[in-house]
Amino acid sequence: MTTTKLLKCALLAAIQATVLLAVTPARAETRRVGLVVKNLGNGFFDAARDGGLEAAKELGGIEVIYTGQTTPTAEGQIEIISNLIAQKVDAIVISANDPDALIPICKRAMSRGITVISFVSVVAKAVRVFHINPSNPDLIGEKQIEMVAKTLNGTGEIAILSATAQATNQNTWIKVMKKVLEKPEYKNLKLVDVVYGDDQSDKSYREAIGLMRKHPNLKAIIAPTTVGITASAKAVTDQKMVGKVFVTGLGLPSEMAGHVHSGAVDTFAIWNPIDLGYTAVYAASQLVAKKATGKPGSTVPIGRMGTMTIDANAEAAMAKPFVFDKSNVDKFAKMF
Ligand code: RAM
Repeated sequence: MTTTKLLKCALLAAIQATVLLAVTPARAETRRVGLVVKNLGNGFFDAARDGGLEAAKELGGIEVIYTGQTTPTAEGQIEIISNLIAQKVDAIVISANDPDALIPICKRAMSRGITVISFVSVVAKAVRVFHINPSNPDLIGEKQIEMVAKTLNGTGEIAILSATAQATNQNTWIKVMKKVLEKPEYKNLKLVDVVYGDDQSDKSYREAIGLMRKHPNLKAIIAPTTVGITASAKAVTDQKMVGKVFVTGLGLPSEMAGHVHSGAVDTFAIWNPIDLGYTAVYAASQLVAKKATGKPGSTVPIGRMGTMTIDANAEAAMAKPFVFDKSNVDKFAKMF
């Protein structure tokens, strides 16, 4: 081979390495798992990817294709899944931007023998083997009301700044939050608005400012999204509203630590996204290797996380959401 050819090969290999996060050298028996996230550039999913790569490394013979678009839309995911089908991947692990719009494309994937599971944000039951909830949806919803009630001593106007209007995970949590607010102990908390920042920093930031302008008596913003909570805390800080409007919800300690110390955020919660990505890729690999069926009532081995039991609705839940505040945020900020 000439030097130019060698250089070309090296360059091509480098380009491919940025697209495919190959954990093991491509061999005939390597199984490929497409990890399709709501959107790229989202710290939560980047952490989940790291967990997925860890599982692949541990199992060996698994290649993770981490993919998504910058904006979280169902259309983008349809295109991505279509590409993965063309690449003949063995499994698709998806965090869906819409439960129903993805039915036909996931059906097509399944008809080609591709194993489909969802994590965090569900796809319709008919087109997945199972769904992995990061935690029990009721616990996630309840926790966010508990946190805001504690910070506000149970009184004041609150608003929710969510991700996209179609996001199944956020919509489920919002439904729970509204139900929990009906409890007598929360009678002095008044939900005045629900807005959508689409998991885009700039739109979330603008929506947070809009909330403060529209509701001068607003006391707290609950953002059940890592993108929304960071943007809201920044908006509160920039508008010099720290101490007047509190932000809570679901965030990453690494992104929230500064806001906790500034006082814009009193408490927030999340589960470990690394463990979640690890579990999702591990579980999908077990299905592909036929070491688990994933049927309701069965268990799936998930490596260092133990085993996961699939319930009658083809879902499984991981740990309780964990609460962070000034006392522990710095320790976890080093991890995710
Ligand atoms: C965002 C996404 C994701 C959600 C987390 C909490 O990154 O919307 O789906 O689970 O926040």
